[in-house]
Amino acid sequence: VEASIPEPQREAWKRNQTAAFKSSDEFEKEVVRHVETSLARSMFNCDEKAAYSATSLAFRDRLILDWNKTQQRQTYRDSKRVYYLSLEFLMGRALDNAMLNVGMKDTAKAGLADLGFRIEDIIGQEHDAALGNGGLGRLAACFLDSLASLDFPAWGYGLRYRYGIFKQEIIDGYQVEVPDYWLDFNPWEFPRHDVTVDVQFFGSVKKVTNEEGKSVAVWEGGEIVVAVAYDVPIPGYDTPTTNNLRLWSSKASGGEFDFQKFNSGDYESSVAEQQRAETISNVLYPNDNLERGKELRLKQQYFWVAASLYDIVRRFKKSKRAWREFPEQVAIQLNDTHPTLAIVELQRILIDVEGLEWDLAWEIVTGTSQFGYTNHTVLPEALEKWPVGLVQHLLPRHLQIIYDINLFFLQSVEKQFPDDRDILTRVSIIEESQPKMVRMAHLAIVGSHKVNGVAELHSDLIKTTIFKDFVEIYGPDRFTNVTNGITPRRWLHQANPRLSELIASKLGSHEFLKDLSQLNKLELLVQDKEFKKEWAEIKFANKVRLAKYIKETTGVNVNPSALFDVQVKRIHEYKRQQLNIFGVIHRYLTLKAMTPAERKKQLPRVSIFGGKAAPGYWMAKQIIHLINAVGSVVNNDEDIGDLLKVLFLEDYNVSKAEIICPASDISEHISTAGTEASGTSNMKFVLNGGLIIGTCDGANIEITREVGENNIFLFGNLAEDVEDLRHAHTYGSHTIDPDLAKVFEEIQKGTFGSVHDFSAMIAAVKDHGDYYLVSDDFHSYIETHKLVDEAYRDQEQWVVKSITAVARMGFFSSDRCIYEYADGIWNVEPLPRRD
Ligand code: CBF
Repeated sequence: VEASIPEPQREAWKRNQTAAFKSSDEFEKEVVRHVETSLARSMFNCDEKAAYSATSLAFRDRLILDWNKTQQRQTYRDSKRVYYLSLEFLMGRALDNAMLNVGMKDTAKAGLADLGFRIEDIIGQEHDAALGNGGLGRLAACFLDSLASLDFPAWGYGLRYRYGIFKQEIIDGYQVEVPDYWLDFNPWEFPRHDVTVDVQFFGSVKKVTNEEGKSVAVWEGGEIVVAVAYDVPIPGYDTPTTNNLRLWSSKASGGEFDFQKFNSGDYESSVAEQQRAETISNVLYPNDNLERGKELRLKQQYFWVAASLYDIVRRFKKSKRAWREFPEQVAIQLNDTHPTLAIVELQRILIDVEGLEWDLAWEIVTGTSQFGYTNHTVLPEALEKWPVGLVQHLLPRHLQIIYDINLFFLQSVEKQFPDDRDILTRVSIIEESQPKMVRMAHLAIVGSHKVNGVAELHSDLIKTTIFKDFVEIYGPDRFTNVTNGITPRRWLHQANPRLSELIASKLGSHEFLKDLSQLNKLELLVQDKEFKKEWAEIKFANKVRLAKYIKETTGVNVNPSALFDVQVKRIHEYKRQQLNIFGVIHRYLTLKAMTPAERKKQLPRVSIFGGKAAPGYWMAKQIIHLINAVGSVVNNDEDIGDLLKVLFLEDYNVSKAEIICPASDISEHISTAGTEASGTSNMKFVLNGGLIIGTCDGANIEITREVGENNIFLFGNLAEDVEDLRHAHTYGSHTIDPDLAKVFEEIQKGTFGSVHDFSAMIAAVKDHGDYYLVSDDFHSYIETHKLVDEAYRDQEQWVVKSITAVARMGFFSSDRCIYEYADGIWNVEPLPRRD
């Protein structure tokens, strides 16, 4: 308020308001201005990188204008805001998305052409913002797009990692990790050096008596690290609403370096503090569905949570409302358990800083529509636990509060179940193990008013397995389901512009991009010959585009008329890329056993794999190695020719997904039933006219419900049978499927090179209990692939299936998810801007 311009001078401001460019001429002017001033270049040294930079700066300026107005309006209206706390935001590229969302892509295209550039080349210059591992981070990015597109007052909070997910190189068939330094030029962020928060670590807690005679806890000593805000504008589609993603970067509190140490010649330690502080936001942990319990990771979590909560509370306090109104003004969504400390931190702020009584504070913290917790996995290795000793050391005051929360919680459980001692051990936030551990999921449930899973099966599973006791305690209403979704703006309009335009031409407008249920009108056209022809042509063109990319990056020629079979996602045993590659080997052996005449009748296939393995996940890396080893044999086998090609595409990321998804005929979502919480790439592939082969797992089940059983290829055992099968493997005899046994024999013969490297993968199935049921599902997998081949031969029918499936995908828009969260969890309303 103090910095506000006095009334008499405001006229001058209004006269000189910055205007957003509206035409390609104005856009060109902006680009040239940025080339000449921001980049200090000219038309004599403007390469594509510089043109990209200037174009992005022009768009960023435009977004910032809308961002400012959105923030002013949201502050003025003082309505409830949603804060989405996620340790990962897998945003991908921003330029194309910004151009499409503000409806200026054609303008930019014309302007760039005038200045001597092709828009595709400029878009291609951008480095992906890869601040995430996989599904969880990409979901957060889709949600930001939907929140802005639907005009919800919402902020994302995350960490500004200096290194995002590593870049994957494949060298001699093995994954090699290379750091992803993406910040050398990032026009999309807006540093806010004036928005900082001091975050405390370590130290000790003492009890003192305050002026009112009350005993209060004082957390003192330790070290302070400063959090600096970097804001990333998030433009909504077809709306001026531009939300904010605030990413925190860490820096030392004592300035750049210690001058005293520097002057006395102790150069190394003069920068040590700065380096130690900066490590916090240095690197994204590259594990997907795996928690490793590293101290730095816990430091990252608290650093981010403390800075975000401070910011949220600071904003709330400006409104001068009473604390009781906090849950009416603020909804905080915890994306997985990573931000669970936010619950403890808010309680700490309320009792230690604001001086509220414990009970009132806890009422506010657990207030309706305050904290919501989304669970994304039931895999035991992914459920977060922290050693009590580590929490005590790093966050001594927080551990005390966690113990108090647990005490009151257990007391109430004891009252509710006086005859059941065991339940206390099972639900306690503290696991009485050696060492003792803090169970973050339990803390998240106790502190949240709603807990949701991300697909129906998954939400049922959490209620009947890992969180069963909590359903008894809190009743079923605390648990809910919000099936995941994807943004159709990026995953259809941006990734597959021709398909998007074809659909728009048939539906009469682009409105379906904001109301995806409108796709259902396409079903009326499934018999329209011309439409089907265009549909098939677009798929073919997308396959040609991918074939070209494959040739450029791997040197392998693939036939775009072949059936493209794709599995791209993180490499994980539960996702079963090993099942896929064993299936590919089986196909290869079958082809090899045929006469040339028989072979001629077979359908050509291209098996495409992509995805990163966590650097410490040895088995996942062996799977990548086997895929590459099979590729080098099969792709060079003259008997096979075009009939089978096997490719591993290096460094799978969001921008590559945008080329791959529109080009698939069939994609693989083949996790062991009950292990994949939802999956979201399944939705991306179907929305782009590809069919899927999948298990009855995660969102595949709802996709089947929507698209119909005839338009999906399901196989394999059901989740309800998994436990019995595993038990039988361990305690009974486990006979390997005979076709799979032949595949193993071939690998063990050395057909694909190093027998030693692949032996553990085979032993996992044959000798170590086949935890992921590879052998149990193999037969049905192979048989279902035969059905895929058969169905693909009838191109006419295949296209009908493809159109029908797309027409029925409306449910999977992330807009639907946001409405469900807003209504059932956050209790917030949209706040449209009318200018
Ligand atoms: O909910 C989003 C995705 O999250 C995961 O990637 C995760 O990190 N736990 C799950 O594995 C996916 O099933 C899920 O779609």
